[in-house]
Amino acid sequence: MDILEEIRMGIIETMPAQAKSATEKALSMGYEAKQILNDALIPAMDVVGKLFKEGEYFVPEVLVAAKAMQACMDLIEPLLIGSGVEKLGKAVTGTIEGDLHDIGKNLVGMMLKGAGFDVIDLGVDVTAERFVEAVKREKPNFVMISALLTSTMINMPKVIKALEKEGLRNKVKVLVGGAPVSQSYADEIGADGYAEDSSSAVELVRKFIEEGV
Ligand code: B12
Repeated sequence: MDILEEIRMGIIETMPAQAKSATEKALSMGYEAKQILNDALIPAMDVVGKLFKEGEYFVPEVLVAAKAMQACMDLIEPLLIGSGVEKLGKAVTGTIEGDLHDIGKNLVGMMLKGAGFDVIDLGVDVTAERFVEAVKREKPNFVMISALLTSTMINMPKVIKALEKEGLRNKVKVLVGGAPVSQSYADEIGADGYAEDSSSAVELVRKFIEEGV
């Protein structure tokens, strides 16, 4: 079996140890971290998502698959990030209140670090108050909010309102993302931007930096 297929199978068939050792093997064979991410990890998680949707998988399987994906991401993260990259800016990341999905948010953070940004990760289930505290404390250029549930994305505007209330709204760009989020939703809630995946998220923050944010 092709080594990338072995990684995919390790995630899809919920075998973190197999996924991890196949990732180690792929790296030692000279596969690039980005290729492992784009051709094995992300497509595997898509399959897991489909199986969940079809009722083939339940939360426990998805959780183990997510663990397998995270174990592989931990291995490739240092390679994606590199070293000695000049800092371009700072981003605060977090998954919105009520939401525990963190794979997408972690990927966005990882790619941002790789592109030379300082990333302060607030974790999951982050309330508007905690985002505001972090903006006061860290003075970031960007607040990057992730939501994976239609029932939690509605908490995103709370962050924007709380920043407005504290007089901080014009100090940061608020970017939103996650599977149920769209450009039109971002516009509707008054966010500054939306990106559908981690590479577009990096392009977007770069564009803002070039424009002098
Ligand atoms: C893994 C997973 C879980 C895991 C999460 C583990 C973890 N550590 O994250 C567990 C098992 C815990 C879980 C639980 C639940 N889940 Co779930 N889960 C998923 C699954 C299969 C994959 C999500 C994922 O990681 N995708 C891979 C990443 C890489 O993609 P991503 O998150 O979209 O991120 C990319 C982009 O969106 C973007 N992005 C993400 N964030 C941001 C932020 C910014 C600022 C920007 C610019 C871009 C950006 O860049 C990322 C990288 O390219 C999805 C199905 C799916 N296809 O999405 C369901 C899904 C999201 N879950 C769902 C549900 C219903 C649940 C539960 C309610 C199930 C239950 N009955 O308990 C709970 C909710 C728990 C909670 N309170 O959060 C539904 C949501 C339906 C809806 N419309 O609301 C989905 C869509 C499955 C489905 N089809 O029914 N889940």
